Amino acid sequence: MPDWSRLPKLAAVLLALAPVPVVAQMPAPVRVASSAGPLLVETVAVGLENPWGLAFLPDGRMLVTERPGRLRIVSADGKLGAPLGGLPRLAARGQGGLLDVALDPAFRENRTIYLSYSEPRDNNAVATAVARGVLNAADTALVGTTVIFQQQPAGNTTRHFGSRLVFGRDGALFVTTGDRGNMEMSAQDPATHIGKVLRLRPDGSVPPDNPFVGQAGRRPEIWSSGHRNAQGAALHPQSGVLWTIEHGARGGDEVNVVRKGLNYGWPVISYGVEYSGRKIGEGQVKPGLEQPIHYWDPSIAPSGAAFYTADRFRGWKGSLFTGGLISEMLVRMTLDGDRVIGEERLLKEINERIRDVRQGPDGYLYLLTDNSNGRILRVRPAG
Ligand SMILES: [Ca+2]
Repeated sequence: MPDWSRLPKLAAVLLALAPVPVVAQMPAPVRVASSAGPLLVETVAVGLENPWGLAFLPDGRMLVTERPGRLRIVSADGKLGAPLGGLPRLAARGQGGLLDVALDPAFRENRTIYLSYSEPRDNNAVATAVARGVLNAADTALVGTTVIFQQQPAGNTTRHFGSRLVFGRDGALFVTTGDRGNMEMSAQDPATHIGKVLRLRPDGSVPPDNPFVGQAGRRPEIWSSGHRNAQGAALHPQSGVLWTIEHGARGGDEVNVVRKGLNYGWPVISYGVEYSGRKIGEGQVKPGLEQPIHYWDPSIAPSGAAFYTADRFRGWKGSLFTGGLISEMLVRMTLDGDRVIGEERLLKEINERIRDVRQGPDGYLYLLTDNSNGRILRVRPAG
C-alpha cells in the first residue's frame, strides 16, 4: 500500500528541482483594427490578481495595485516585483480592496505615493479611505504610511467605492467616492462623503477655497455632489478641469465635466433604470442638477479614464479613453471642447474586462485587465 500522505511533499521536491522559467509565458500579440490603422495589443505583464490602478514612475516602471491588497512595482519589461510592505489596513471584500494609486506631483523629490482603498470600520462596515506613504530607497515598502481621508459614514455593502485619485494643477488631490449602492445613504446629502468628488490638500486637510467650507451641515471636503460611482477620472489637458466617468445605472453610465460646488443629479435624475429594473428618482432632467456631457445606453460599465495627448496614433490626439468592464472593450471618444462628438469601440477581439487605461511615457496606451490572472496590456500601432 503506497503512502499517499507523502505525495504532496514529493511533488514539492520535484517542483523545486524543475527548472524555474525566467520569463512568464506571455500571450502572443493580437492584431486589431482601428480608425488609426492596425494596432498591436501586447502583453507586458501577467499574473496580477484583479489589478485596479496603474501609475508610471519617473523611470518608466509601473506601480500597480491588486484589489486583494497588493501594491507592486512592475519593470518596463513586465517583471513583477514582490508586494510592497507598509500598506494601510484594508478590507478586500466585494468590489473593495486596494484600489487606485497616484504619485505625488513632486514624487522625484519626496517619493510620496497615494493609495485609495476600502477600509474596515466598526461593526463589519467598510468605507473608502486614502493613505499616503513614502517609497523607501530599496523600493520594497512604503514608510510613514498615514491615513489622510476616511469617508463618512461607513456602510455595510461592499459596492461602489469610487476611488479614483487625481491631482489638480494647483496641487490639490481629487478623490471620487461612490454611493455605496445604498439609496438610504444619498449622494445628495451634503453631510456625508457618499457619492461625491472630494478635494483635499495632500495631507488630507481641507483647501480653504472648497465650495462648502464653513457651512453648517456640509462636509468641507466636498467639491461636487450627486455622483453614483465614478471609477474613471482625469484632468483635461487644456482646461485642467476634472472629468469623471461614472459607472451608472443600467443605461446611465456618464461622462461629467466636474465643476466646483455643482450637483450631478444622482439619484434624483439619471438616464436608464436601476439594475433591478426599478425606475430612478424623478426622471432625466431637473433644474439645478447638471447633465452629463455623454451617457451610454446600453451601459458599457466604464472604469478608468485617460486623455490622450501624444502623437503615436494617427488622429487620436485629444481623445478621451475609458475601459469597459461588462462590455469588454476600450472606448475612445472624440471631443470638441466639452462635447463628445464621436465614439470608437476597440479591442472587442481580446475579450477582457478593462479596469484602467493610462497613457505611457512612450505615448502608447497601457491597460489593466480585470481578471484573477490579470495583465498589463500595451496598445501600439502595428505599422
Ligand atoms: Ca448624473
